[in-house]
Amino acid sequence: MKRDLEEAISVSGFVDQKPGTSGLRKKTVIFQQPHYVECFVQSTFDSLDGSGGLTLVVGGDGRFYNDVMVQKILGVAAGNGVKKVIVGQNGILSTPAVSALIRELKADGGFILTASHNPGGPSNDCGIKYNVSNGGPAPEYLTDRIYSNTLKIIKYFRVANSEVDLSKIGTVVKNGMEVQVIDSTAVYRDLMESIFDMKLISALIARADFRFVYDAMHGVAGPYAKSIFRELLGVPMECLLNCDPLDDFGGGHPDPNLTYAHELVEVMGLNSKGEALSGKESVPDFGAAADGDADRNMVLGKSFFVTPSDSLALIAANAHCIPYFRDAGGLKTIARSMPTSGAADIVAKKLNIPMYQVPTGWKFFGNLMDSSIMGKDEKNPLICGEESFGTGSSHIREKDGIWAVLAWLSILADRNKDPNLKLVSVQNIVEEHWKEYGRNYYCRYDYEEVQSDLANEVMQGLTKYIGEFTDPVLLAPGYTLSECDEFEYHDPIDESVSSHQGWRFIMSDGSRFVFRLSGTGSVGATIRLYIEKFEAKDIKMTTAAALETLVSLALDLSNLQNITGRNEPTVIT
Ligand code: G16
Repeated sequence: MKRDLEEAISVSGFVDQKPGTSGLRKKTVIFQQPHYVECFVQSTFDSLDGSGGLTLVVGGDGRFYNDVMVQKILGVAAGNGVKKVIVGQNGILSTPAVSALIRELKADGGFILTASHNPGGPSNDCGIKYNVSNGGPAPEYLTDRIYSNTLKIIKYFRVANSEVDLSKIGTVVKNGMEVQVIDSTAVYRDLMESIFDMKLISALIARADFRFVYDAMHGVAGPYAKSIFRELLGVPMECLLNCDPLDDFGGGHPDPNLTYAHELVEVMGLNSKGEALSGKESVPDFGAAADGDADRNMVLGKSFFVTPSDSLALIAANAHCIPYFRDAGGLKTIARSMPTSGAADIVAKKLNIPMYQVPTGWKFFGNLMDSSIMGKDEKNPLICGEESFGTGSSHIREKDGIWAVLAWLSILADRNKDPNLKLVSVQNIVEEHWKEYGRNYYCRYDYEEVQSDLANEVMQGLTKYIGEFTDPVLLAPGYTLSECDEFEYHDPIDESVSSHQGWRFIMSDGSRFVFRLSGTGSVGATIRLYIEKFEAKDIKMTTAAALETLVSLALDLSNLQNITGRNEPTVIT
């Protein structure tokens, strides 16, 4: 159903609109090309089973050009007969909030405008992705269809003059389409209140010997942090760093890791390798950071870094501290992406619940959450996570940075109920976990902006090695390579197959290294190298010492340094 006022604009389309790991991410100047956004949006509508009468949610992380993109989407939505669009005030919505809104308001889907953790501004990145009616990212069959339509598109439909003043909360009907501008935080905050025991967490925050610092990195997490951490839980304003969203993230790189979240990392008494800084006084007890669109999180204790893989395992092992899981009779399933460490697997084994391993990409968790494995029951909860600083649960269908912080605050609050006892720290809790379950030493090396042909050469070498591999081979004393393959995922629900999801090299003791090409960069190629080694007893080593041999084996076997000329990774997490 198209509207009477619509105009059809003839276009020749673009050849570079293939969605990556999480939607389309490109330099802003690419998005600024005439018709670029409209073509992608029209191709998305053309991929759905009819767009007439749809209700959609639209919002983004507030980066440069978001405001223009929202208005363009409104025009194309009106041209395609969309019934209603729900927009966050000033076009602002975090990625988890969009997912929550789609579910809560029973919308048919939504557009999220973000390039996540990539820097923003006129010379940096923009992004757009479509989420479906379960609140999660479009599955692969749909992104494939969208891409194929972007290659075929010859016209798009729009209604001119569909712009709406997004600063005013309320509803307007324009050109037959309803546009409702809503408070960006209210629905999400209500959801968090329904999941966590805010009273218990407030008691922890009120303790004189506990200090929590949160860094929103000038991304969209700021308003949510103010609404939940400040207004609901009483965290002092001076403990909320960089909580004013800026369209260029203040010139920073809004990626919550040890390198890019350096301000918080230093406040928490750490260097960029996660080592304790000496002589640092008055370090807070708990620190956390978000990325641009607020779906990622990094968790730090006093001079102590918690790896995302450990964070997943810890939250899962302590899910009983969170009413959402407790009231449902406990955690029912855990899932992780393949490169994420196996720490959570050990928890699942102990809890005697199923554990799933999916490819990198949050979209792969959605089917598990919606399926009959989960009993199609909201109260049949799953926790999932990724090494890329993403953790979440079946409360929505995106990873959720603020949720992860509230989960940690719940664990800390539960362990510190008695204000007369000495504070049990993040480090105490993690080390107790390692004592009980063993420790998965883990780190990731990122080689960013590598020339694409050189990155491909590295990967071709790995493919060749795997193809010729027959019998176990001793690579170094104590390290026998017993298995290597390219990870292939067979979705247990829709039986779809996703191939080429990472090159795995697994030793006879289970330690491993994995190579992947990132699907979220916007310049050249990013090679990721993931390294993991499990120790049941020896839990006090430094990560660097524990993984040293595996790192050099991976670099030798791949010939990465020779081929790319890179002696050091850009980032180690
Ligand atoms: C996205 C995906 C995640 C993925 C991450 C890194 O996160 O949603 O599932 O782990 O990218 O992907 P890659 O290794 O391909 O760069 P985000 O926060 O960027 O939306």
